[in-house]
Amino acid sequence: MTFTEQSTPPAEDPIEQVNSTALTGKKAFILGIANDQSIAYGCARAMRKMGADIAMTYRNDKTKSYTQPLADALDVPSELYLPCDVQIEGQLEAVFEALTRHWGRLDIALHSIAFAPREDLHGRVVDCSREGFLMAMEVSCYSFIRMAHLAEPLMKNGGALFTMTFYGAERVFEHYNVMGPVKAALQTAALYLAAELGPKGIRVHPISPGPIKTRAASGIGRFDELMERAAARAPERALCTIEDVGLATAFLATDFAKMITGDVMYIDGGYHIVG
Ligand code: 0WD
Repeated sequence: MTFTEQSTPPAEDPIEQVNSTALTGKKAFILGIANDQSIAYGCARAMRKMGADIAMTYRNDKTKSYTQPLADALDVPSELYLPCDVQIEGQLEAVFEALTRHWGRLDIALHSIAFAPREDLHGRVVDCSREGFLMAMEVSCYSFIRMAHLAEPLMKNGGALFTMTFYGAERVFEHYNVMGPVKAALQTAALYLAAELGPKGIRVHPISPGPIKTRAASGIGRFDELMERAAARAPERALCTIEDVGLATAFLATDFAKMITGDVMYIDGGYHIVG
């Protein structure tokens, strides 16, 4: 499969085929829907299809109108469609205040954001600036810890926390650069959160999708080559889609997965075992 083929929507939308109500009544907060290609959108759609109620955010006023149709498609109430740039003091907290007001509880929180300044992302790790490193860590890793901290008191009946990582955390991928160590920190933070929150019935899942053509991915150098290699080498000889990631993530949010926590969940056609 080539880069171009992956961006063609599947003839039959696998999320539309789902016939499960396993998430009915569950309250899910989704952070990181930038457009309809976002991994977070695949996850939100799958969860909604299984019956979950969705809250979501937009990054700023410029992006608000782009994501409004997606919020409508997910039946997000206007009170739970809120601005959230994790670098702006108080915005994530304001979202959790709204969740507390409107739902009074939370079952699922999904973190699907990452950022590193272009110059640092495109340079060697050894040349990374202090500011660039700290910013990448704050947006891509620490914000997940903050999210878990805010979610804990709302997950009164337990719950599931998700974050998106990449295999470049464990092995050197050319051009992944500073995001490698940042994702390694994120994955390890997820393990500690799983251990700390497990006694309260809160599960933590670092999800590791294979390469998918998204806006964030367009910031990684020679991403096309990475995709071609993954498609050729993965045991399943295919690239994953946001629908694949969404469906597997939605499954992990159900009670069927209640004894699974803390594991990195690879959704990559097996690429990580050969890549
Ligand atoms: O191949 C891929 N696309 C993979 C992505 C493979 C494995 C993992 N991932 C990860 C990414 O590293 C990221 O953590 O999945 C997550 C989601 O990425 P995506 O779905 O690939 O990318 P995209 O649709 O661009 O969503 C990322 C969004 C940003 O989009 P824009 O293009 O508007 O920057 O992260 C958000 C933003 O919406 N974001 C922020 N949100 C709040 N506050 C911030 C911030 N400071 N910075 C970025």
